[in-house]
Order: sequence, then structure tokens, then C-alpha cells
Amino acid sequence: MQRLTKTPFEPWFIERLQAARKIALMTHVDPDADGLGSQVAFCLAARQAGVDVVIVNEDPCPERYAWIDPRNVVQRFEDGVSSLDGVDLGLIFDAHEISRARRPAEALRAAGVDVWVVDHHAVAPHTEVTGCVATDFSSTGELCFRLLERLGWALDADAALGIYGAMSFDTGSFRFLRNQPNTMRVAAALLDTGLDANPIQEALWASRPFDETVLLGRICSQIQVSDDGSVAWAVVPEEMLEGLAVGRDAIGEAMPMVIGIAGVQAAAMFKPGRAPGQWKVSLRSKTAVTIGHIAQGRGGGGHAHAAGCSVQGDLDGHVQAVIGEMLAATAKAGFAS
Ligand SMILES: [Mn+2]
Repeated sequence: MQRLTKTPFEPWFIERLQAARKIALMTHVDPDADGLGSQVAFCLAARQAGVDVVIVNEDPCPERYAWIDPRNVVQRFEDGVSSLDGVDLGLIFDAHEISRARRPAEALRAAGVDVWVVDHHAVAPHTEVTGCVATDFSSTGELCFRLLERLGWALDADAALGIYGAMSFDTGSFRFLRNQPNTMRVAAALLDTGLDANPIQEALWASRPFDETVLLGRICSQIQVSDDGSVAWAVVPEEMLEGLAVGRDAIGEAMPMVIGIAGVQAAAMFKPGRAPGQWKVSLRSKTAVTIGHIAQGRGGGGHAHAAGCSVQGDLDGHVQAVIGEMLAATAKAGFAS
């Protein structure tokens, strides 16, 4: 069954949050600044309003995002599993599939606890999900700001930092906006509280470790561009990380370089997945072209201009097929192919 609200939030959703005695917040595996910042803000605001809230994620908070959790409220599953006792509502932030929140969501489900979602990614038909999904929001952070406003739970300085960090991350430093004026209104409201955005911007956009910069160089030297110049892609095998103190999550940092090439309308990156033989495919496009359907056709998800999926085996075949569909998408939008 599917039961979803957008904004304005429907009463059944708000009333369920207000009635909860103890809420567990989760986010997707490989957590990012949007999921983390949103859940930190929600947790701090709720606690200040007297609500019992814990954060338990499948994965730990990555070192690169430690600044977004100054009070260390984010727990990984191993450390936080016992704090799930007594929880009567689970909320997944920045994703809407139980499978993407993994063990904490599965544990709550197994205990008969409702697991709902707060997300801004499009939901495929027939997906079983309950909660708030608002695809016209730039980020879960922006949506979380409106939700806390509706609940009347005030943001302190650390909660404001979480929301601003979430928004800046998902919009690429306020470049990719959706409900454009509203995104900027929320950012302005946060700055009005006295929040200093400079350390956040520096942490997100000017704190790249040296080894990661070397990795970007390696990836950039391997970028391929289609003959017509409309599609660019990079394949990043595990070997490319050799000798560098970087995690796999650093690979995605090269995406702005791939999609940022003049004339390129759509870009793809292929990187090793968690399972053997698995490849993660990330897709991006500029305004005139949409690529979300290409990820969805492979069981993935995302937005019209930013999406991803996983594929198994035969890498060359998958690259060829994905690039073929990307070329069809750019041709459909009027770019020569
Ligand atoms: Mn997001």
C-alpha cells in the first residue's frame, strides 16, 4: 500500500509524528550530507521540544561529514541497536525504501514498528511506502525545515547548520534548485538566525584531501566523450584507487568534472559496487535533457537530472547500453547524435 503526503502536510502524517513516544531516524546506506544533516536537525529540534528521538543508521557518519553532527547524535547500527528499544515510529530520511536503510529499518519492521519516510525522490508506482515524499524540494533538508516549522519544533544553531549543510550539498552549493525561490527563502531564513554559512561551504566545497585530488586527476584523464560531444562518461575500476588513502565514496566527487564539460548534456560514471561483479552507475544531465528513466529501467532511482542504479557483470556491455540510451536522450532533446 502507498500512503503519501506532500506539502502542505496532511493531518494524518503530522498527527502520527506528534503521537509518537519515541522516534528512530534512519537514512540510506552510504549516507550523504542531505540525509545526515536532515536527521541531525530533526533530532535536535525534536529533543528540544521534549520528544525522545534516536538516530541509528546502517553505516557510520563518514569522517568527511563529521562537522554536520557536532553533538555526535548519529549512531551506526552496531553502536545504536539497543537504543531502538521502545521506539514506536521509524522515519527514513532521504530515501523511501526499507532496503536502502537496511538493518535498523529491518529490525524495527521485524518488531512490528511502523517505518515511514521523509524524502524528495520520486516513488515508483506500486512501491509500498508511507510518509512524506515531496519531489519539488531541492533536498530532504529543505523539506525537513518545513516539517519542523509545521510541527512547531524550533531550530537551534546546530540544527540550522544541519539543514543548511543538507541543502548546500544536494543543490551543489545552490546551483541545482527545484522550487527555486522557496529553496532560497529557506536558506535566507537560516541565515537570518545568525548562522555562519562560510564554515559549512568550506567543509563541503573546499576541504578535499590531497589523495582525493590525485584520484580526480586519474579519473579525469580517463573521461570519454561521444563523437557528437553530447555524452561523457568515466569508468573507474578499483585499481584506480591504488596507492591512495581514499575510500570508494571519493569516486563520485569526479562527477562535476564529467558533466561540467562544454557541450556535454549527459554524463555517466561506473564504479565498483559493494558486491563482487557489481557496478554502480551514476547519471547526470543538464537542464535540457532527462536521464532518470535510464536508471529506473535498471531498477534504480533518483531524479530527472540525477539518478543512479546498479548493474551486474559484463561491464563493457552495460557501458555500451547505458551510453546508447544517453545518446538517445540527448538526441531527443535536439542535440546532434
Ligand atoms: Mn537528497
